Amino acid sequence: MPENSSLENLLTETRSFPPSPEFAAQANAKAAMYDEARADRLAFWAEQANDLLTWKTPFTQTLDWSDAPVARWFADGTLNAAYNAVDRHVEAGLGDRVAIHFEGEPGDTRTVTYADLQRDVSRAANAIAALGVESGDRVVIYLPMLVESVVAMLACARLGAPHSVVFGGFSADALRSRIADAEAKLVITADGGYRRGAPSALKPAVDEALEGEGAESVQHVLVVRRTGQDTAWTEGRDVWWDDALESADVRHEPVWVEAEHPLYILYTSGTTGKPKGILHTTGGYLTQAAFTHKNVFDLKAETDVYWCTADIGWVTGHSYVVYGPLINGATQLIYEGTPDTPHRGRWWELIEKYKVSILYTAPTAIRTCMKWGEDIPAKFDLSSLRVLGSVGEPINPEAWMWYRRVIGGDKAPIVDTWWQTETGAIMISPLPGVTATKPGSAQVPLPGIVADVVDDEAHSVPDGGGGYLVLSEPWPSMLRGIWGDLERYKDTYWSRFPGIYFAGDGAKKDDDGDIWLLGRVDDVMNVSGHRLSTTEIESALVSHEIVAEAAVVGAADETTGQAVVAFVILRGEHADKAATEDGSAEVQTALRNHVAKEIGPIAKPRRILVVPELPKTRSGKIMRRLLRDVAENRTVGDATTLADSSVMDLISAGLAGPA
Ligand code: 6R9
Repeated sequence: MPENSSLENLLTETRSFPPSPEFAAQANAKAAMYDEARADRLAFWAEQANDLLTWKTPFTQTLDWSDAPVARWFADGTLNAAYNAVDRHVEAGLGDRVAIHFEGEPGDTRTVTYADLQRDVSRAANAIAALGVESGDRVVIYLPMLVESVVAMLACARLGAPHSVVFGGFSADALRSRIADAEAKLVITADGGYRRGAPSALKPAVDEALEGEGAESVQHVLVVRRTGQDTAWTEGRDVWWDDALESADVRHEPVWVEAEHPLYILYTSGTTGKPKGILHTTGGYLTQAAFTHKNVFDLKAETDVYWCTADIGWVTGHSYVVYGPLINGATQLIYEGTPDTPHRGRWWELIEKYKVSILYTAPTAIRTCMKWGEDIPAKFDLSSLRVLGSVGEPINPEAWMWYRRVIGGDKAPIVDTWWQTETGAIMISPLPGVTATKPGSAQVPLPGIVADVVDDEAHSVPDGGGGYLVLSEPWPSMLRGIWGDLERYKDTYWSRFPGIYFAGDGAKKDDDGDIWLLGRVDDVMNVSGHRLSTTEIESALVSHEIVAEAAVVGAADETTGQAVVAFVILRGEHADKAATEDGSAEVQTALRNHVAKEIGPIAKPRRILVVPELPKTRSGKIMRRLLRDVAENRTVGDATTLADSSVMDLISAGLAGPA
C-alpha cells in the first residue's frame, strides 16, 4: 500500500452532495445506464459505437478477446477519426458552429468554425501526404497549444498516419528517443510559443534531436510560424507550415481505416528508465472518448462552452481537447499560456469572457489557485460554470471543497475522473446528475467498465478494505500494447494478477463500496499530474560526470501533489566540495540543469541531497520507502531488511549539515 499519510484523512471524509433535481432532470447520463451495461456490457458498447460515431462500413463483431490481452473492438468496421471529428458535422449543417475559441498568451485570438477546421485539416493532410507520409507512417508532433496542433493531429488521423505528440516541455534528448522508438518520418513543430510573457523557442530542440544518432528516419520537419523569431533552417528538410498549406487543395478524401488501425502512440513514464509508447487504435478509442466526454461532462453541444486546460502533450489533451469534444461537435476554448500571465486571474478572466460552462483541470492547478487566494477568482463572473472536472492525481477534500465553493458557486457538480494514458478515456467517475458526489473520491466505474480493489492474492477486498486497483474486463479505449514491445505490455499490466489489468494505483473501498484512489504503488511519481519515473530521473542524474549513484523519490508536496527529491552519491573530490555551502549550491544547480536538459524542466528535482550511501536491500534494491521518510521529514521506518542497517543513520547525520 502507498504510505502517503496525508491521504489517510480521506478515509474520515463523510460529506456527500446529491445532484439537484434541476440538474438531474436535464442530465445526459441516467442511472439506468448502469443496469443496461450490467445486463449486456458488449451490447451497451456496441450501441455507443453506433450512436456516437459514423462508420464507413458498419461492424458486426463487438469484441474479439481471443488474443488476450490484446483486444480487438468493432474490428470489421471501418471509419476515419478526422471525418468523425470534423467533416460529418459540416455535412450535418453545423459548419458555422465554433469548434475552437483560441486565446494566445499575448492576448491574440482566433475563432475557428467546424467548416474552417475541415478546410485546414484537409489542406494539412494534403500537405503532409505531399511530404511522403502514407497510412501507417508515424509523425511526431512537438508543438505548443495552438489551433495548428489540433489540425496537425487530425490531419495525421485523416491519412491513417499515427501521430506521436511529444510534450513541448520535453528536452531534445527526450524528443530524440521518442522519434527513434517510433521511427517517425515527419516532425511537426513551431518556431516557438509564448510562455510567461515571452517567446520561447521550440525548433532548436528539434534540430538538436535530429542531429543525434537514432533519428535518421525523419525526412522532413514541418514548421508552424507562431512567434516569428529567428529560426535556423535546413534546406530540403524544413518546410514552413503556411507555405505547405497555402498551395494544398482544400479537399481531401479521408483514408478509411479498420477500427483497429493505430490512431496514435503516446509515450509515458513507466517503472523503468525507458518511456513506454502506449498504442491506441481508432474505433474503440473514439467510442469511449466520445461517450465519456458526453456523459461525464454532461455536454450539450449546442449551448456549452467547454474548456479542458490540459496540454495536447498528455493523454488528457488527446481525449478531452481533441477527440472527445470534436467527435461530439462541442465548442471549446484553447488557451496557449500559463494561468498567471499576465496576472493570476487569467483563467477566471477567460471563463468570464467566453462564458465557459464546463471546466476540466487538475488538482495541482486548483491548489495553486487556492494558494494565490480566493479574492482573485472572486473578481470575475464565473456563473456560467455548470460542471467541474478534475483529473491527474487524487484530489484532496480541501481542494475539492474549495473548487466547489469558490469556482463552482456551491452548485456545479464536480466529477473526479480516474483514468490513465493506458486506459485512453475516463474509467472511474461520478456521473453528474446521477451520483451523489463525495469530496476526494472518484467513486464508481462508469457504465460498461468493471473495476475492483483487490488484495495481494487478487481477491476482491470487502467494503472498507484497501488494496490495488484493477480492471477486470476489457474496455473499448484500452491500450493495444506498447509500441514494438508486446512482452513488456504483458509483463507490465497483466502479470501481477494474471488475466486482469493492474493499473499501478493503490485504492480503498469505503462502506458504500465507493472507490478512493491513493496514489501509485510503483516507482512512478505524479508531479502536478504528470507522470515521471524515478528510474528515468536516476539515469539522467548518473549520466552526469560527478554523480556515482542516485536514488529518486516522490515526496508529498502541498501544491504539486508530489515533488521530486533526489539522493546522490558524488564521485571522489566532488563530495568534499559539496560539503561546503557554495559547493553545495553549485552541485544543486548543475544537477538540476542537467536533468532539465536530459528530460525536461518538469523533471527537475525540487531538492537534491548529497549522501554518502544509499539504503539497499541484500539483493541490491534501493529502499525508496526509507528515503521518502527522510524526504518527508518523518521518523525513518523499518530498516531491518537493509544490507547495512547503519546506512540510514549515516544519511540522517549527514543531512544535518548543508543540503
Ligand atoms: C489521465 C492521466 C495516470 C495516473 C494514474 C493515477 C493518477 C489520474 C486520477 C489519478 C487519483 C484521479 N490519476 N487521475 N489519481 N484520482 N482522478 O492523468 O493519465 O498521465 O497516464 O496518469 O495518474 O495514479 O495511474 P496519466
